[in-house]
Parts: sequence; structure tokens; C-alpha cells
Amino acid sequence: MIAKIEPPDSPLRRVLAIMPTYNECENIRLAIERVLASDDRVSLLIVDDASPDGTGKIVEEIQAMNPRIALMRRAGKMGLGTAYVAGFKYAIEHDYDAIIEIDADLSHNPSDIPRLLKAAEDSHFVIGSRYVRGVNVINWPLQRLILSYAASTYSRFVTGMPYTDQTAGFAVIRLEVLKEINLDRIRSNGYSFQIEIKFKAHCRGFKIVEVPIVFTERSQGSSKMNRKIVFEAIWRVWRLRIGAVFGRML
Ligand SMILES: Nc1nc2c(ncn2[C@@H]2O[C@H](COP(=O)(O)OP(=O)(O)OP(=O)(O)O)[C@@H](O)[C@H]2O)c(=O)[nH]1
Ligand SMILES: [Mg+2]
Repeated sequence: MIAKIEPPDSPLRRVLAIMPTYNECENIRLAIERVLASDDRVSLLIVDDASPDGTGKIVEEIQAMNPRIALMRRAGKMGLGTAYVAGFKYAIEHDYDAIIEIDADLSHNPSDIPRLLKAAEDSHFVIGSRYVRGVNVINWPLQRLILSYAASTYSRFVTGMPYTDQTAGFAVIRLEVLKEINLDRIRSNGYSFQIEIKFKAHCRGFKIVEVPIVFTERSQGSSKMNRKIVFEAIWRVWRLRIGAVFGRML
């Protein structure tokens, strides 16, 4: 039985949206504009892994004119999980109240940010969920939808977490959660990173809620999803569960 932590009741004043990028030159301008327009409390950190298409260069130019944007450039493609961990550490160092996880490909609608932030007023972790009220995914081929839905169902079964969208990559996480988790022990990278972070918050007793969002398949650029990411998720959830049983994963 997990002891629940009291829900937070402090307002969110400073929020950092973290956006990992790899080859998003067609999307990045609009993504930046829309995230910053969504809510005045939001600043943006872009974590770019030396995108060969010049995404980092574009961000550098926009950033020079806007103090609400920060850019972290890494030497090469190191994966989504480590990009987020680097962003989480930046948020802790710079004293933000919460972070937003959001993709750069506009699959996550920045206009949903105020609704997610509202829910985070009395929750530690808000999942922007595709499956909490039916299936809200636009333009995915059926097999991709089945894979994603099956991954959530499988993860729910293995981890015991009740949330319908376990691999969701659109979320608000309050800093108290990130400070409590040992970020250096996060090992997963692809979809399983999203499961791992939820699992660690869940096991600590933080209040996690799902808020419905509509997810739209990217119209520009290409997906970084691959078989390795899927296989990683399949075995990683068992490792999380077994680690939790032996009390070693936190
Ligand atoms: N910094 C960094 N960002 C990454 C890496 N891999 C993916 N991303 C970014 O992470 C976000 C999600 O990646 P996507 O390719 O959209 O993956 P996905 O959403 O699982 O797949 P699709 O639904 O097909 O778009 C995007 O903003 C990518 O640019 C990486 O290795 N490093
Ligand atoms: Mg995507």
C-alpha cells in the first residue's frame, strides 16, 4: 500500500516548458511561438541534440531576441530520456515551480497548457492523456494506435499504475516531485522514460491526475520512434516492477 502525499496547494508562478528536439526545423518556430503564447508564466528550454537539420541554429537566432527562451545544446543524439533529465536538473537549479513536458512536433497542442496548469494547482503530476475519455488521437495509422494503446494496457498490468495513458509525453510535473526522485537513477530513454517517471512519482505517493487532450500526428518532419524504443519499453516495465518489490528503484 502506497502512503499518499497531501496534494499541493501553492500556486504555480514560474513554469518551465522543456522541449527536446532532434531534426525539427519545420516545426520549431511555430512550436516556440505557440508555447510562449499559451501562458505568461511559461518560459521555454529547448534541449537540442546537435540536430543535423539546423534546429539548434534556428533556436539560437530566436533566443537572441527573447529572454523567455533558453537553449541547451548537446553533442549528439542521446535520446529523449537524458534530454528530459538534463532539463529537470536545469529547472531545479533555476528554481522553477513546475515543468511541462511537450514535444516539438505540435502533436501536443500548446493551447492545452492552461488547462494542464490549472489541474496542477492541486495535483503534483498532470498527465495530458489521449485515452482517459475514449481515444483522442488524430491521423495515426491503425497499427500505431494499437501499439500505443497496447503499450499502455501492458504497462498498466505490469506496473499496477491505474492511469490510462502510461506513455504520454505531455505533462506538468511539480518540482517537489523532481526533487524527490533520484534523477541519476533514471535509465530509460524512449517510451519507457515516460512510464518510469510516472512510476517513480506514483510509488512515492504523489497525486497524479489525467486530463484529456487531443493528440495529432505530426504533419512535418519525421518520427524518431523505432523498434529499439518499443523493445526497451517491453522489458523495462518488468525491471521497474521488480526493482520496486525489492525497494531498490527509488
Ligand atoms: N534532444 C532530443 N530530442 C529527441 C530525441 N528523440 C526525439 N526527440 C524529440 O522528442 C520529441 C518526440 O519525438 P517524436 O519523433 O515526435 O516521437 P514520437 O512522438 O514518439 O513519435 P511520432 O508520434 O511519430 O511523432 C520530438 O520533439 C523530437 O524532436 C533525442 O534523441 N534527443
Ligand atoms: Mg511525436
